[in-house]
Amino acid sequence: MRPNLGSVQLAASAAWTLSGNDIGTMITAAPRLYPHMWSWDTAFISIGLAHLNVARAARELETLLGAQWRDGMIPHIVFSEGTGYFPGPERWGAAELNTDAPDSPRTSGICQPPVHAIALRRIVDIARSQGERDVAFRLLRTAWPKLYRWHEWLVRHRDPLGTGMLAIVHGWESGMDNSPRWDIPYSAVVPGPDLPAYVRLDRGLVAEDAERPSDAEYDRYLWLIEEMRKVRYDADAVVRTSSFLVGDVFVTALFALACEVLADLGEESGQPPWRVRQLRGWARRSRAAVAAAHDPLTGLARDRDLRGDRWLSTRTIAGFAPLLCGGLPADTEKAMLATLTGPEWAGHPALFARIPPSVSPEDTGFRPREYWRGPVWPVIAWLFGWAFEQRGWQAEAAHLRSECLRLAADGSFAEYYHPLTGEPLGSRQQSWTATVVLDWLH
Ligand code: 9WN
Repeated sequence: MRPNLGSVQLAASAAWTLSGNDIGTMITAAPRLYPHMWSWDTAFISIGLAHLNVARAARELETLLGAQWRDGMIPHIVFSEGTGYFPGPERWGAAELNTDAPDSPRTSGICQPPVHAIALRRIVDIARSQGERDVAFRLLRTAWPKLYRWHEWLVRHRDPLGTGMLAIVHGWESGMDNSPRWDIPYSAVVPGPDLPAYVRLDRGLVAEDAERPSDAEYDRYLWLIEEMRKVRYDADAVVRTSSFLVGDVFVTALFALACEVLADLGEESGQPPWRVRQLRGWARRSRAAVAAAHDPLTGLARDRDLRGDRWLSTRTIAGFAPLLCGGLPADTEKAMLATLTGPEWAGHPALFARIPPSVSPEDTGFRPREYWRGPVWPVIAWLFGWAFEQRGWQAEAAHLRSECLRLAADGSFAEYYHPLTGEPLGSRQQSWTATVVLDWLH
């Protein structure tokens, strides 16, 4: 039978999970599958940590920001000394090839969704509510300028059309690695004969191979790294040459949201007004780009394949991106929210909990155990819940929260869950699942 922990036990067990993943220099994303620091995981991890110890939360975020590249990019992985994950620092070779990459700690050469300002907002609020004003003040002073530079990097290097739609150069940058969103653009990524041999280390750390991307998908992931190595991770050359270049509507919506959040924090903490204004301008532009991606046929927002010069209408959870940042006409937005909560998505009668899965169970491509092709990801639900609260949709946010807590009550803190049975999938004791649960419990 599925365990069903009460909230006190669940919170204790989440805290225990985080301390188990604490290796002294960082909290790893998961114990065995992910023995390093991932950029967007750490943003979420620091939110949960703040409930336990705000100073520790601030340190975690600062550790990530300490690995920021000299040009402003926050890398997607900050490597620990641990081994057991492929591709590791040698395969990336970032520091050897690009002088903007730090020599220590070692990092990967790409980035992940810009959710860090949201984490900063949460930590600062939690710190203030606990009377830890000094921690909030110090963290704002150190983190704000770094996050500003990170956002500036994204605008400078990842808005190739100048429309506000941010581009990614690898599916890993979306955080939704093998989502069907990327099937069409990945079909144009053809690994060359000079792809160096490699051994995957992720297989065997999950119950079934199907819970992870296929070998053919991995070949493409690794080939894109080879392409980037050839141009020494030069940010603009990567955008010019990568055979994968996609305007990511979900990343763009998160960026619009994060720019507003960072602007608010900047106003509160006396940052230069021109920078605050600039952030609001970036938010406006990216919000408009997200709204312009709305597809009246599906009712969802689309990604844009910039290599194939076409819209990607694959229906996934990312299509609800406009609900995160706003910008759609009121009636269109209302219809989108109704779709999200309706029978094709969170309201589907066969679901274990009423949480939107990564792909609709109604979709022919729905694979309930396959990573980003169907399972439920608590962290994505957290993002929608948080955005809904900001937007004044308290009832929807509360509903998501209680359904997610019901799903997570088994105490596994799985990376993702089978949407129809609630079975834990992928890694167990995944840090970001534990921390969003902690945040929901407070
Ligand atoms: C590649 C760590 C990361 C998450 C991503 C998730 C997965 C890595 C992998 O794990 O990606 O970056 O090896 O599968 O897709 O969102 O940040 O939890």
